[in-house]
Amino acid sequence: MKNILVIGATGQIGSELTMKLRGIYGNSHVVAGYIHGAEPKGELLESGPAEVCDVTDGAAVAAVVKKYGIDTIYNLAALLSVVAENKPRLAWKIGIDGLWNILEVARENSCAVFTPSSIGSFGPETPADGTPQDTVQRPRTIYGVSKVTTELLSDWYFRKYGVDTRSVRFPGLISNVTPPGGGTTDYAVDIYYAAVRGERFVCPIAAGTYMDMMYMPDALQACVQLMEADPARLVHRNGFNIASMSFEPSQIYAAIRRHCPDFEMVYEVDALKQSIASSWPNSLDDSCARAEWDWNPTFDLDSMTADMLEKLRKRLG
Ligand code: AKB
Repeated sequence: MKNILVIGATGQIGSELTMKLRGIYGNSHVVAGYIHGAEPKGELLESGPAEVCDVTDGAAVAAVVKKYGIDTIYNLAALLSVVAENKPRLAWKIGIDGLWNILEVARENSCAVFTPSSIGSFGPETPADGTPQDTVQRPRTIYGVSKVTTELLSDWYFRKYGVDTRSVRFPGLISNVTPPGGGTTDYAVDIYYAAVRGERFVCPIAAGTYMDMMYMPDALQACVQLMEADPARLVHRNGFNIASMSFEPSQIYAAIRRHCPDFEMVYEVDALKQSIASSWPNSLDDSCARAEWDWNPTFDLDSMTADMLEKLRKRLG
C-alpha cells in the first residue's frame, strides 16, 4: 500500500482508521474521503489530504483516485443495521450501488479494496455458537442482505477481474472516539458513556442476548493486517470471521460495576433492535482468519472496560 483512500473517513471506524493509516504509511499518503455534512475536523483535517468522496458518484471517486494515484481503497460507507431497516432503499444505494461504483473504479485503476461485512450477514438459521467461516447466510435484515451481497460481489470481482478485494465480518465495535450511529450493538458503547456521566443506563437489548463485540484497536489492526497479508496464504477473501469477545448485557454491566460500583442499569427492550440481535450469532469461529493471516486480538471484556473508562473519564471529565 502506498496511496490510500478511506471512504467514510469521518465515521466510527474511518475517523480512527485514517489516523492509524497515516501513522503507518505517512500523512500525505492517506486521503480522508467524506461526504457533505460530515466534514473532517481537527487532527483528521489538519494531518493530511481530504476530499469529498461520495460512493454514489463513481466519477467523483475516480477523479480522487487518479489525482492521488490511489492503490488501496477502504470503503467504509454504509448505514448500520437499525437505520438501514428504516431506510432500505438508501441502504442499498450506498451499500451496493456504491460498492459497484467502487469496484469499477478499482478495476479501472488497479486498486485493492476493503469493504467490511458484519455479523449481520448471518441469520437465525446460522449455527449460533462457534459460527463457522463457511455456513448458512440467510439474514432477515436489509443490512444483512446488503452485507452478503457485498461479500459475494467482492469475491466475484476478484475471480472475474482479479481485483484484490478483502474483508472481515465485523462484530459490534466499541470505541471511545467517534460514537456509532444506528447499529444494533450500539448499546455496548452507550453503556460506557452512561457510566462515566453517572447516569442510569436503559438497556435496549434483553438479558441473555449474546453478540460478538470488539474493541476498536483490534478492529483497526484487523483492517491493516488483512490488507498487508500475503495473498498466497488467503484461501478466503471476503468476509473473514473475526472475534475477540462475546457477552450479553449483564456481563458488560458487571464488568463496568467493578470500576463504578454505584452504576445502575435497567432493561427497556427495543423490539426492532432485539429482533435483529436475536437473529445474529452468539459467537463466531475465527480460526480461518487466525490461520490465513495471523489474526490475534489483544483486548477482552475486562481490559477493554478498563481502557474505555479511563479514556472516557479523561475526555468527558
Ligand atoms: C450494527 O449493529 O449494525 C453494526 C454491526 C454489528 O454490523 N455494529
